[in-house]
Amino acid sequence: MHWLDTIGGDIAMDFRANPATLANAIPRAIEENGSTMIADTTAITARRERAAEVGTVFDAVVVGAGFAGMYMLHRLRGLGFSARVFEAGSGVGGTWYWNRYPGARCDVESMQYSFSFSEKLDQEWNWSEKYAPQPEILSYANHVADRFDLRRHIVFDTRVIAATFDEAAKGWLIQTDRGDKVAAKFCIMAVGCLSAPNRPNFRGLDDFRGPIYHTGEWPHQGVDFTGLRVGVVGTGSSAIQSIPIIAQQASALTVFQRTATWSVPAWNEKLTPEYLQAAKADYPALRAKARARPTGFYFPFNTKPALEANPDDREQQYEEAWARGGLPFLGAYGDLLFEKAANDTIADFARRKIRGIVKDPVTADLLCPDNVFGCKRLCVDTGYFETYNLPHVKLVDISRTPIERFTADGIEVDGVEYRLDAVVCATGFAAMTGSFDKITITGRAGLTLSEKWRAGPRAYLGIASAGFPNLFMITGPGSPSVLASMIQAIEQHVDWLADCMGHMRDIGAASIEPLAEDEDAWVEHVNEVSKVSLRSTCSSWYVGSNMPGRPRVFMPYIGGFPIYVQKCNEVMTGGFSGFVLEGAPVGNAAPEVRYTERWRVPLDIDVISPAAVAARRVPVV
Ligand code: N01
Repeated sequence: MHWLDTIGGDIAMDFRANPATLANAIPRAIEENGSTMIADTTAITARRERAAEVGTVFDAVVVGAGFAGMYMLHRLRGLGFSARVFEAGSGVGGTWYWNRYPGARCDVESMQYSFSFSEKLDQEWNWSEKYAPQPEILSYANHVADRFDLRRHIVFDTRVIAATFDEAAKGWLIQTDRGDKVAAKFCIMAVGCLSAPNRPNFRGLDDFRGPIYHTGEWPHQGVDFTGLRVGVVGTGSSAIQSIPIIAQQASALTVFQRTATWSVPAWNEKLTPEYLQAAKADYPALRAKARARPTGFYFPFNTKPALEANPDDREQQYEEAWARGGLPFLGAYGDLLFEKAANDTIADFARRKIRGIVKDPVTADLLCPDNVFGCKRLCVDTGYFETYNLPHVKLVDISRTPIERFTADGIEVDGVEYRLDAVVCATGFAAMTGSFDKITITGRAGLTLSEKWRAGPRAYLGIASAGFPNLFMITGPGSPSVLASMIQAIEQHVDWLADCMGHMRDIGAASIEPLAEDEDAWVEHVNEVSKVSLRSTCSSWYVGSNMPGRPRVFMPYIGGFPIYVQKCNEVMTGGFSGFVLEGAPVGNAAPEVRYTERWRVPLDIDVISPAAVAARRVPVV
């Protein structure tokens, strides 16, 4: 296939009809490997002209100053690129800036939920708890911003509202809600996977006299629920973390549950100086072990199948895993997310735990999920189920009879009004694609990304999308993202992108864009691999079905972090195979690898995991 066939629109048509157009328009047109390539010099001239029009031109604009945007800025500056980050919030931290609800904390251990690119940073920072609370993670983000002097290139309180591809300049025109218009060669979306709050349009919302909060947009000054009758809608991770704390303040707490949730105790604890010292002494080894794991973070993993264990041993194994707590509970056996019969054994164990904690049998029954254990994102709690033993806490089942409406004084379900002073919507997010939809991103031939993704997101490696040259996504759909430890997933993408952009500069490439056929094959692969896992079998935000009207597509890549990284490395070594590099005199040449080297880790294939299972059953394309 000729590369022109991979792009749509007038320009491709024009070039095909009249090749002279191309030669006239481009001072340095080079024929190589059957491809016509456009030198970056023309694009640079066009970008300079655009700079005169719009005011400022950068090598790269980054959207968002969460962990992804911060690290991207650091790498861009390290390469000598000019860059600007636009951030809607007043500070850095992204998800940890916005999600300030009571009890918010990370459920990946803090020693691993942090940047790994700087050994000095690893050694300097001291986490106080096994699972860091939101204020501490935000302090860490601020520390990183100060330590690496990031703020001077971040524009806060400014939301990007549009990004438009400029064909002549091979770059992007970016507009903000404050009237800025800037041009850049690269536009990098560091917009977060869970950053567009889902606010269900319940009937009568405006009638309610009290305040309505969303966990993902929590007031900075905090909320005091003392003495109030509070309603919480939703029982996902945010609800499970906040409910026990809200219950300590509220005079009455009513939880509206549509789907019961699996949750495992965190057994959070303070980290002692001795623990920190020992962990830091071996930090590089811990980081390396984490990179080799399907989830991008390390925890003990029993590779044996649950179904081969005798029932007594299995019970013992689950007890020990429950006593360790947290997400590693799913590592009790290797087949739990692949064999329904195996999953039934852990689900049965967890249901017995819930019934053992919750005293009222009717409430306990309602709290026992009937879906696959760990199908939706597993929750990790501190005292969640115990909270329902408190006399002022009530659970309302809305699985069969949804919330009818909000009234002036509360919420009505099945003809019953629950009187409330305040409501907390812990209703989650338009996951993976919602943050992209908030920006009008217009690529070649006027096609917007939202239009292209109407039937589900399409991105090569979750990094870039055909028709949108020089537009990159950090942890976009089709990459491990939310199924890996987010900061490791972010770092791997940023390092890859930094090497990619450095290479483009080295060889004078004007633009990079996935080939449609490689993108299609990757999207198909992401879809095929998801079918290997039981996680594809239930409704969840992984498949977009937490909100009405969204297409049902399994969005993150479930083949495991190391296998994905291996694929990215191969693409890079192959001179960005699957991508078209316009203007590169040497075509798809192998790049100089500056940052990606640390991600070349051997596969821990013994760990039976999505990675291993998928690798055996579904060859990576
Ligand atoms: O959101 P969710 P979340 N009427 O989508 C319910 C990460 N996170 O903010 O299950 C009534 O999980 C919905 O019901 P159902 C983590 O990855 C991480 O809690 O769709 N109910 C569900 O119960 C997590 O998975 C941490 O039937 C409605 C709830 O609202 C992700 O963020 C902490 C409804 C939403 O649960 C999202 O978690 C917190 C409606 N119309 C979050 N619409 C860490 O510790 C939705 N619901 C790292």
